[in-house]
Amino acid sequence: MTNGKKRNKDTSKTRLGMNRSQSEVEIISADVCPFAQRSRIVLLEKGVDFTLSEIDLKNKPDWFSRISPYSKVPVLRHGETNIYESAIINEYLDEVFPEPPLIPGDPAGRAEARIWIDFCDNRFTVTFYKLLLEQDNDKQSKYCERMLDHLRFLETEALSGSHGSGPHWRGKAFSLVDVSFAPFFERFVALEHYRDLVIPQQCTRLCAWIAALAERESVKQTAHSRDYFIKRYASYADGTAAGVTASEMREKS
Ligand SMILES: N[C@@H](CCC(=O)N[C@@H](CS)C(=O)NCC(=O)O)C(=O)O
Repeated sequence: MTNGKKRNKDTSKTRLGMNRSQSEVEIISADVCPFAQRSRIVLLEKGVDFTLSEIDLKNKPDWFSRISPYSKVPVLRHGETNIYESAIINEYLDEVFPEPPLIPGDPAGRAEARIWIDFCDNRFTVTFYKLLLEQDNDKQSKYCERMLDHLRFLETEALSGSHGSGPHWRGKAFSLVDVSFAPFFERFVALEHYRDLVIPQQCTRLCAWIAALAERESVKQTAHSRDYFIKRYASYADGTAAGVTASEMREKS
């Protein structure tokens, strides 16, 4: 497999025997980043041969600001095209590498998928970060309640109804909705460890979804241990994290 093979940016080589459009795919990532993990999962699901270039977010290389206006990973480089924002990267990948499709083909299904991706990005992940960053006990309780509401909303709205019996958001089919949530469910161990928040067992469909996502090969290939996340999120939990993401999340309501 060359999928996701790491290389040093300065030692890139032209690889032979590959479909042109595939050989030009590079994902600029950081190992800890859930958003970059999403795009890596999509590339693995699609079987695209790509180069994984990891950067240190505490010491970003000079060239990074030229391709990442928000100073964040992931960035996808595909030939001459640079794309940032994981949800947009993922839809781009789904269009350029259509098999297997990761978003429904009909407009209503696509809209529904985008509603849940938007919920993940603008509500779920924001609460995740705010709860981890918050140092005030009362506000932590408020964000804990908010996260529990999100989990119950997923249980009753996202995972019920027309999609059948799981295990994924769209039944048997794995989709960009699954991709969006998977890295954050994996990182829930940080909320459990630092904020005593556990996924309610009564949310049976949600628990089954989380278990199925953890077993997915593309998720496993990009996964880390519980200890890894506990260490890597310590600076969020003690409020000292000073990166762009931490600062932006503190500002959000
Ligand atoms: N909305 C962005 C979020 C990306 C993001 O926040 N990436 C983080 C790492 S997880 C980052 O690069 N932060 C830069 C920093 O903290 O300095 C996306 O979906 O791609």
